[in-house]
Amino acid sequence: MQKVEILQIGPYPEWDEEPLNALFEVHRYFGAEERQSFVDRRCGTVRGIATRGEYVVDRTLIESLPNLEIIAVYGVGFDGVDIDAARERGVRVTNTPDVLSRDVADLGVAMMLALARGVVEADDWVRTGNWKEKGPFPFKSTVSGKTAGVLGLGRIGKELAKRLEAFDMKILYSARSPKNVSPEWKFVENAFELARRSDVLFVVIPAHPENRHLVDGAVISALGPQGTLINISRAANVDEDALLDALEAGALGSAGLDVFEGEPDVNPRFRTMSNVLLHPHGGSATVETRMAMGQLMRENLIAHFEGRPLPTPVA
Ligand code: 8YV
Repeated sequence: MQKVEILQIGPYPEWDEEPLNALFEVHRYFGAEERQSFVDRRCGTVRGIATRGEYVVDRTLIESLPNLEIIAVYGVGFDGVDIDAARERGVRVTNTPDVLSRDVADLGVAMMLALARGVVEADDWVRTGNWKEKGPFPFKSTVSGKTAGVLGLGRIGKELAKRLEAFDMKILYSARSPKNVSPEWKFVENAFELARRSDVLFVVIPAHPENRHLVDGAVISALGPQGTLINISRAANVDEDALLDALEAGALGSAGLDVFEGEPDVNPRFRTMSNVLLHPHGGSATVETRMAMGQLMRENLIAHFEGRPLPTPVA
């Protein structure tokens, strides 16, 4: 039987490439020299797209595929896909929620602890011989008893709050409405108030257009010179210029960032700062979770082409 044709937007680990190629006739968009002409010449019979959270599937691409039925995202964030264009064409969209929530939450906690305790600089202190030459590493700060503000109490936000509670932190959260969660987790009306009342602010909201720069200069200032901002969601949710200015001026204490405007290009101003911890967009980047994401993405494609309900649809 003829295999269904799909367009693959970007590379996957080998363990995903193999089953994908066994199941489908795969056209590699990212390998093509001139992408639009490749699509126009070769992709008329493509029925599915396999993409990733950080890649763009825009209206032009969607409209150039007359037989497109489904876009399967490897990732929970689907902000790279033009959902309106997909809906207009009746194209289904799926993502890979849940399977990555715990790892992303773990990275948020790891960044908070690393910043609070100076884990990266302490390692350097030992390696460079400073310990012997200059003496003990400077004292850092405790997280126990401090207040964590969780901006966005979705699947990842809940995993994060559970973990932070285990560090004896007070939990505040902000979301569109109060959630049916532990009475110990207190709802706060907006991002500004959340930042004002928190020592560490975690950004875990989806990158919807209405969330663009939700964490703006005012929110960052409200967090203050002793405050820490951790962004494990999307760069667009934070005003990066305002963040850089605040970090440079000491108006914000520190930041842990997994995401950047224009990544993998990173604003060079970050590179010289000692009060930031930078991570290359890898909240879900463990072998176990990436395998689960690949599998769930394929399950969505297979279910669609077998006419079964989609396991994790978003549109
Ligand atoms: C991945 C992500 O980096 O889930 C998301 O939205 O951004 C990440 O899990 C990405 O999708 C993998 O390519």
